Amino acid sequence: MLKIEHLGIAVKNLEQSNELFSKLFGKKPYKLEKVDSEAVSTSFFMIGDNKIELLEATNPESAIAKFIDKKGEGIHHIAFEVEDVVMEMKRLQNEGFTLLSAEPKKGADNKLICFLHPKETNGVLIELCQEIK
Ligand code: CMX
Repeated sequence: MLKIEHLGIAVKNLEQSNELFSKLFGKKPYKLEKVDSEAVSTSFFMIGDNKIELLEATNPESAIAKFIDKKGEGIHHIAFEVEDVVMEMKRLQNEGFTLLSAEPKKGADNKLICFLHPKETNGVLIELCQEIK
């Protein structure tokens, strides 16, 4: 793994949270993006080298809706940048981690992504992401 690519925060209302985090950071999100395959609307902020993603569910079956129902708003996942997501998926599967998809998926902000089940990572949802070049 190369570095933390972003932290994902689950929110109930993206518009209100964009205002809140814009005040907090002193800048607006650089991107708003809807990802239908993940049933989320997202926004991205850059703070120095660090990226924060806000996620709102677009339907009640969304992973974000379920997470908020169970745990409330808050940090939802940590994403790590990897050079080659398929290679990293194979390596981690061989190490005994459970991948949440058999193939990488197209995620927000121009990434190929794969999640690991939080049960095997001390309750933290981990995302692998590779920049699409
Ligand atoms: N962090 C830590 N634990 C989490 C979690 C999270 N983000 N989401 C769910 N869990 C826990 C639940 O609390 C539950 O724990 P208990 O069994 O102790 O109650 C367990 O995982 C299973 O949860 P569940 O509600 O029974 O199952 P779900 O249907 O919610 O599935 C998960 C959970 C992680 C498999 C599912 O959310 C998933 O596949 N996530 C990956 C995809 C995703 O999160 N997409 C949204 C973001 C997309 C993006 O970044 O663009």
